[in-house]
Amino acid sequence: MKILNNIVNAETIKAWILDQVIDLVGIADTDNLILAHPPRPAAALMPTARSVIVMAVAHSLGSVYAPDIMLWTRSKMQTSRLLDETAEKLGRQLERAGFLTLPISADKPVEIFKNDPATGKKFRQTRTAAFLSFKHAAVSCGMGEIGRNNLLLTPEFGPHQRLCAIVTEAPLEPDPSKDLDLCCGCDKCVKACPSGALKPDRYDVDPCFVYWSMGFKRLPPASIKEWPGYIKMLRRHMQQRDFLVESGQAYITDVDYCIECMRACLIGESWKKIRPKVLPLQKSSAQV
Ligand code: B12
Repeated sequence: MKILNNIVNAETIKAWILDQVIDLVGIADTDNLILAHPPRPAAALMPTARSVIVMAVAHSLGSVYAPDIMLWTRSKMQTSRLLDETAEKLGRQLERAGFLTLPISADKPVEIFKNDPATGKKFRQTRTAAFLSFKHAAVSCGMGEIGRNNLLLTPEFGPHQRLCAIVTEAPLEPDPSKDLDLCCGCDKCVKACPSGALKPDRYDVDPCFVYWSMGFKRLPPASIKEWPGYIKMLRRHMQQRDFLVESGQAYITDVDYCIECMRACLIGESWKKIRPKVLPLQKSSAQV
């Protein structure tokens, strides 16, 4: 099935992507890609790359307001499937048209760092990074900005979109980055963050990682005196949670113990008509 009829340009590609019920699309020039830390330039993935195509699918607001986070997780995985399938189809067509192309999944993989590559010293909490930061690629092509919640905010959906990207040799007309001024600085995200990772002036990844991935509000102990509190927390979780059954479910649905930084944010024009007046509590097994 020819989708591009060998007409490889930004306009044709965007039209086809939006036709696949993808909500947002933007194109960044690999030379002007905004890099994060640790820096992950597209050229490291493909030295001959010229463009990064960024795609976004809105989450269902119904799942964001759902009574249990697992309903959002399942919906999240469907948005990832839609993105990954579209990226795969387009990637194959671009290669048939003569351009080496690498679709990058909306989910994993990530590189895992037990030790700090800069110092070799062991991190207190293992850190992870993608091969390409979708948030920064999206900012590079004017799709949105990174808000106080450290998430990509778009005018249409606020933080509620799943992202993915395609790295390609195809020389496509890039979209310029934009100064959007979307984040209102209301601090709702900071106040809602259950792990204390979000602070008025910064985002700390470690407390977010342990709460998002295991539902724990304590980092691994860094000193003897922290062990009693850590063990007390583990015991409380073990009394109320069946980790084996939970991990079994996580293998099927993926894991999320928290999206409070997303749920608290009121940015997003598309939600104005359907956003419920009250944000109900959202249960997760982490709440013990
Ligand atoms: C790894 C990862 C995580 C990790 C680490 C997050 C992080 N910021 O580094 C954890 C598990 C904590 C996480 C949490 C969440 N994530 Co996440 N995550 C990713 C992933 C796969 C890679 C991100 C990455 O490369 N981070 C590194 C840089 C870019 O992060 P940074 O915030 O700018 O800077 C941090 C790092 O530099 C880190 N750091 C500092 N020193 C060092 C040293 C080393 C060696 C490393 C590795 C890191 C590190 O600390 C900085 C923050 O203080 C992306 C997908 C992608 N390919 O981009 C999704 C992604 C960013 N996540 C997403 C989401 C939705 C979430 C959560 C809401 C959880 C959930 N339920 O899904 C929370 C939100 C946390 C927040 N408010 O930022 C979405 C965001 C969509 C949007 N609207 O922006 C993405 C884009 C996935 C997607 N396909 O849509 N995530």
